[in-house]
Amino acid sequence: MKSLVCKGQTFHLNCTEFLPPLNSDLTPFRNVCKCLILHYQISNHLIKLYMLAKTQLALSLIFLGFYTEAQPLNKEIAKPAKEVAYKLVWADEFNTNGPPDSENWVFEEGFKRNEEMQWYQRDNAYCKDGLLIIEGRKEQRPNPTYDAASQDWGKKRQQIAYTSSSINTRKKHSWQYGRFEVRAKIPVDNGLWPAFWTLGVEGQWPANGEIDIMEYYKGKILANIACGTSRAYQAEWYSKTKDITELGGKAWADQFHVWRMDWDENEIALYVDDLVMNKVPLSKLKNKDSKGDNPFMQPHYILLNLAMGGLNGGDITSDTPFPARFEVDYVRVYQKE
Ligand SMILES: [Ca+2]
Repeated sequence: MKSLVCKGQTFHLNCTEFLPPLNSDLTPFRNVCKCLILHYQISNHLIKLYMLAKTQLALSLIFLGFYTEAQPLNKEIAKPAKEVAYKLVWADEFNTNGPPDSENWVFEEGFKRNEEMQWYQRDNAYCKDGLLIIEGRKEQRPNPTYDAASQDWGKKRQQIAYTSSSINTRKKHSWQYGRFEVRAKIPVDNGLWPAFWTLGVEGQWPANGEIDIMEYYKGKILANIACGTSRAYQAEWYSKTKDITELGGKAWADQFHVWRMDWDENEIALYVDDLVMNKVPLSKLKNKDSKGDNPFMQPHYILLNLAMGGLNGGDITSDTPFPARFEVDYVRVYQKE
């Protein structure tokens, strides 16, 4: 809050960045503009000046418009609610065309989990025009790990039928607590299963802790948190879902959206476009095993992938378009100042 005196009047100024609420007059600007609120106090009124600005050439802001709102001042609104200040500690904006930055990301390769249809490979993730694109492709070739005698679901497959990419920051970047954000456009056709998620650096899944900040399959977005139980490989899930028809269906999915996690020593909160999807206190998230560690009191690394089919993704159908693209504008991590 800054104060300045002009013609004998004291002005109290406070400028904050915000995302316009859904279903407001400003909703159309959510994804194209910076939106700033300048609060200022004149005599006994608090004025809120909403400004829409667009970043141009990295430095200058072009103001596209504004409107003001005046409220009679009382003690409660004289001081805007104290907001937690975050600083950016890491980001990938995907601004360099070519493969994802190897300083940040490692690839998973092959058939990995959940009996998913895709073979993960490097070729399907690339940066272009400021976006990371993870491409699901229909692509048939022999499975190099094929073993007719194996009981392993991946080795039993004679052919690879689909390919995709899965990248993560394991052993490169991890963070304990903070605000994790992705701005992305997700494919929602049959059988597709895009995700932005985290895993704890220590421990065997699920005792290492999993947070699904964005996950989509079979018509729903999911916001999940999982910790361990007394049985190996069995998770305790705290899961919330929302049918995308409630959000606007395919038209909604054709736009970019921001998925966010706010995680501190008290709580994990998951949002899509500022809409709360799931909130769980850390006190509930201890592993229910003999050690009883809390896997959310350790650093987590980030994963981004586009899976297909498998145990959850649903069936790929003849109208599922290929290549299917999961487009990511940025991944940003902020921590409290
Ligand atoms: Ca970008």
